[in-house]
Amino acid sequence: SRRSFAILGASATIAAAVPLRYARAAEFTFKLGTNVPDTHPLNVYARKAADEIKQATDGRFELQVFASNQLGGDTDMFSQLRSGALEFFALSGVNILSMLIPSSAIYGVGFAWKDYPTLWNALDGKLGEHLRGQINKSGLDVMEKIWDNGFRQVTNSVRPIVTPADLHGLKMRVPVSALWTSLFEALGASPTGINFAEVYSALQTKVVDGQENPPAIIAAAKLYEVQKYCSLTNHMWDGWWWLINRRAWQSVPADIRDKVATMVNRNAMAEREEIAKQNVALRGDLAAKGLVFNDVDPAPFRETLTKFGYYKKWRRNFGEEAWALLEESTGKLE
Ligand code: X2X
Repeated sequence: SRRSFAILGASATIAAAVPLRYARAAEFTFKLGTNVPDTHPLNVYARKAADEIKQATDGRFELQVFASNQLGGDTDMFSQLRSGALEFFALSGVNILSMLIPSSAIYGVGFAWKDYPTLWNALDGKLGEHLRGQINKSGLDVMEKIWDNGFRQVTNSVRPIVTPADLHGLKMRVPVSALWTSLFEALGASPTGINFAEVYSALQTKVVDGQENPPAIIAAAKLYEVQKYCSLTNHMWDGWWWLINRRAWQSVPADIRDKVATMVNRNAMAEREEIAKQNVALRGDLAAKGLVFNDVDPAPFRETLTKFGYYKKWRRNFGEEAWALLEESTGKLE
């Protein structure tokens, strides 16, 4: 049939494109699972890392990137990582990781960061070191550099969000995480925890009115097709830790591990730069696709959270040590 003919043709092309020196199978094949579409910079730069690792290890280590929840939703991929069925998993510290390690969510406290330089200083510095230590204690390994997801913006199909009152009664999808639910409850919305794999269809079928994510995700996942308004709340920042199954990692010789880590961390830095560029460029692109943007003054949102006791509650939950590390960078949060 035409179909099998096309498939034969494609595999012949792929075989011809493999350089001879890599023709033998790699000694170590690690899969990375991610929850965002193929075109997102997380996947683009993970693939760049894969190419560089192949070169640097003479094909001994192969990194395979499975984007877009191909291996399952976050909850599934996280169990696979812990069991060893998956070797690498890019996961937000504020997302389901915080069910295993409550303090991993701390950088996601609402309206905490004034800008990127402050944030990178903290996460590439003492706060990040503390968080990676907590991840290590839980039995997982993690790469040094956190990958940028971005400052999060609220989209919905009902009305622009200008003040906290505009969120009242709005059905909001949030990731599966106590910190996220608590933020949107404090602001008067009705949040529901849903894995990213189901977000597009939840918006399309109006199970929820809105969601919140950075511009790079709104674009890559085409959320503008099922949302009308984008309000620049910058209400929290999020990133992905490159998590590692420890048993699998220890089966790799130290010199190869070093090379892999170097390439992964180097590409994390490149990914951060690309996201920064997209943050600027995408407002125009997404507006051209019909998304209606508005700027937001964060002050009344932060006041509402304070009145509601949000900062007090999370300070208690995270504990004095971690909270002090956070406030060292962000300034007083109350
Ligand atoms: O689930 C989300 O919204 C996402 C993709 O941003 C995270 O990984 C937290």
